[in-house]
Amino acid sequence: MGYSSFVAIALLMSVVVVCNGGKTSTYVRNLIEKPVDMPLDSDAFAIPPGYNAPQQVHITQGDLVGQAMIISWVTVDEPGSNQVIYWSDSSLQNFTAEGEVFTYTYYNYTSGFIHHTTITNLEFDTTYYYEVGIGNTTRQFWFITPPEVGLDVPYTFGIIGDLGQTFDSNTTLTHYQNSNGTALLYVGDLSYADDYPYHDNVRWDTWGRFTERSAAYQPWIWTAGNHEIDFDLQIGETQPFKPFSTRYHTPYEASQSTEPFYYSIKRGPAHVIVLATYSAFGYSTLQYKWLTAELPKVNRSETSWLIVLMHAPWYNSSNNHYMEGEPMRVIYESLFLKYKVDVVFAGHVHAYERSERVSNNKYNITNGICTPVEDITAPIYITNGDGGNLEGLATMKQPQPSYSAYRKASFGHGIFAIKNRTHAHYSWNRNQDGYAVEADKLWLFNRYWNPLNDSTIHIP
Ligand SMILES: *[C@@H]1O[C@H](CO)[C@@H](O)[C@H](O)[C@H]1NC(C)=O
Ligand SMILES: *[C@@H]1O[C@H](CO)[C@@H](O)[C@H](O)[C@H]1NC(C)=O
Ligand SMILES: *[C@@H]1O[C@H](CO)[C@@H](O)[C@H](O)[C@H]1NC(C)=O
Ligand SMILES: *[C@@H]1O[C@H](CO)[C@@H](O)[C@H](O)[C@H]1NC(C)=O
Ligand SMILES: *[C@@H]1O[C@H](CO)[C@@H](O)[C@H](O)[C@H]1NC(C)=O
Ligand SMILES: *[C@@H]1O[C@H](CO)[C@@H](O)[C@H](O)[C@H]1NC(C)=O
Ligand SMILES: *[C@@H]1O[C@H](CO)[C@@H](O)[C@H](O)[C@H]1NC(C)=O
Ligand SMILES: *[C@@H]1O[C@H](CO)[C@@H](O)[C@H](O)[C@H]1NC(C)=O
Ligand SMILES: *[C@@H]1O[C@H](CO)[C@@H](O)[C@H](O)[C@H]1NC(C)=O
Ligand SMILES: CC(=O)N[C@H]1CO[C@H](CO)[C@@H](O)[C@@H]1O
Ligand SMILES: [Fe+2]
Repeated sequence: MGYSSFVAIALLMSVVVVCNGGKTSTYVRNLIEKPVDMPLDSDAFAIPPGYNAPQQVHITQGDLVGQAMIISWVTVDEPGSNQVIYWSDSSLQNFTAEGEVFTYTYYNYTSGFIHHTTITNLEFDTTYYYEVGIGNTTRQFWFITPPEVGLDVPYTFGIIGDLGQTFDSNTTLTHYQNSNGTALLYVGDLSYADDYPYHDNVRWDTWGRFTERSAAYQPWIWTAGNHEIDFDLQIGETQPFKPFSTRYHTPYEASQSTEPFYYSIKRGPAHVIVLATYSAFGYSTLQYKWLTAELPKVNRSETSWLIVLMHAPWYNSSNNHYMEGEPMRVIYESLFLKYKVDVVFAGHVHAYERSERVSNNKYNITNGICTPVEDITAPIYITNGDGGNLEGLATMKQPQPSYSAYRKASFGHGIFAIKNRTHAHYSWNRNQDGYAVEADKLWLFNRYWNPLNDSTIHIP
């Protein structure tokens, strides 16, 4: 399927001429010890008490505009109820919704009962409370719906990628919880269970319990990474994305997608497009057809900001995974320019990096014109693969290429705070700094409403 055609394209691309652009810089890598996973009995993985108590509770947007939420949780003693009871401060009555329960096996692992229930017809900008585990041990959580889709509504997204479940991951999540992020753009690679023998899926459960303290209270918008593939011929596991897609649902049908790994949502002032690095993306594929149908639907008079999420970055200057993002860039970059994408968030490379506004659109595989050039019509590319997983930090290519505005191999998270149709503030918080400290920051000017050169605003 998609994955094998990706591999084929990647192999083809690996014979392509590699050029280096850019000026010299005195970049020194920040050396940190290799992170270790928190032990199974760690407090971050605590199992909630009580018979059949819901665990691993997480929510994600359930429709196109933010008036529905997919509520997901796992029970382990028996299937229990799929019901969610929910209410708002102003509602005089409780509502109920009924969902579905799923299980899967992976080698010799059998999952708990994975529930997904979509609650709909929510009011905008409202606090909702919800209860799961009906009939056995119940647990209550809450979330706030976004404002109605609109040009100038302020809204703050967080960005985390490649989180894993180390002590550093725990620090990243704590820092994020102390930010003003109200919905999280998750750029792929979740649990890293596949780094364990037989992809020990117990580590999918621990990741679900670890992230609940944020993901039960605000939607995490999912992007699939390579650690979600869980394809392993040697143990007979040949259904790609089985654990991920059973545990983490996305509202892909609301944007007429036919696959859960690429889709779009509107939230407040933003139209967010999620792309799938590990699904087929060539010209004749369903993903390409979906994207080329989706982009003309983006109405910048309704959602002023256009954000794209993907796992493997196009612009980065790491030694790790070099060229992996290239095949998709060759096919899709001109569309991003045409439709004035403001910013692209990716993960995969375990570091933080932010590009200048650049494009590399003249490159056509054979002409050798492969140095990215300044292009103020282009998006800014930000890599937030710095969540803190057990694989450790990436190393950077020297010298720093000119398209790279800022890079650092340190753990942390990003905050993208949209203020109005013309201005958004992006900042990067490192785990070794205080909660509100911004190691990198800049004002982004909207490419549709304010297409000025925002490079001058860069504060190193
Ligand atoms: C709604 O459900 C919650 C939790 O079960 C309960 O505490 C509350 O009394 C219910 N409210 C109404 C109006 O039934
Ligand atoms: C699965 O198999 C591995 C290797 O044989 C073993 O170490 C592990 O304990 C088994 N797990 C379960 C849940 O049976
Ligand atoms: C647990 O909940 C299920 C579904 O609501 C119910 O059928 C079952 O009787 C409950 N079990 C206990 C021990 O309360
Ligand atoms: C993880 O972080 C939370 C919140 O800061 C803290 O309470 C907990 O002790 C940490 N757990 C570990 C294993 O570091
Ligand atoms: C775009 O959105 C605006 C504001 O909601 C609306 O007036 C306009 O009709 C929309 N344009 C299209 C082509 O749908
Ligand atoms: C690539 O660009 C070169 C020079 O601009 C041109 O001669 C060649 O036909 C192009 N190749 C493709 C595949 O478009
Ligand atoms: C948009 O937000 C920026 C940054 O907060 C501010 O400087 C600017 O005045 C705002 N524009 C309008 C029209 O309010
Ligand atoms: C959250 O926003 C408030 C108000 O703008 C600001 O004072 C505070 O510093 C922000 N917190 C962080 C962690 O950035
Ligand atoms: C944009 O601003 C930067 C920083 O001042 C400057 O180096 C660059 O030449 C400007 N680009 C354009 C196209 O004006
Ligand atoms: C991992 C990855 O996507 N690497 C990319 C880093 O940036 C260069 C320059 O655009 C790309 O060629 C690589 O594909
Ligand atoms: Fe990755």
